[in-house]
Amino acid sequence: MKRHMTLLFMLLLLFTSAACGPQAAPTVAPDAFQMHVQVDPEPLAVGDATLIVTLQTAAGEPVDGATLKVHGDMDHEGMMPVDREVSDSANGAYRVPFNWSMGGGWIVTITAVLPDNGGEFSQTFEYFVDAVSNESIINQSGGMNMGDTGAEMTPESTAEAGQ
Ligand SMILES: [Cu+2]
Repeated sequence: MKRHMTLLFMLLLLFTSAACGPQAAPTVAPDAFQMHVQVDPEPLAVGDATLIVTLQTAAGEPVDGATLKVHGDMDHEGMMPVDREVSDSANGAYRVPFNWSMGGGWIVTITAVLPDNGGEFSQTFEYFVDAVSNESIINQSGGMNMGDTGAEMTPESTAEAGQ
């Protein structure tokens, strides 16, 4: 898995520069609705996660009663996609149980099928998921506290590794 991390990262850079932004289907005016996604937990790591998708009208009114179809693909061949469908919501927020099955670049397409035959639209979101499981002990410390030494990627386990 680690071997293609560098390649994935380069691909991700390409994707983020070339394919950022919403892609709306023709059935609904592209600016009639807005979709936002929050991921829990953060930072993203291999394992279970919840996508909290907020659906609103352009004016900011919450939209309940839609069906969300979530399709998660990795940015390389040979992976099973992760598909979910959710209709339950509260105040326009849909909680979608998800699973980052592998670290690397993910392309998540969310299609909202609007209530009352109101059409549908899709939006694509890109993520980079850390290869370390969010249940691993090295993720428990937060992982972002390297500011005080200024050192980057200093192996803390050097002494142990030299046995
Ligand atoms: Cu993969």
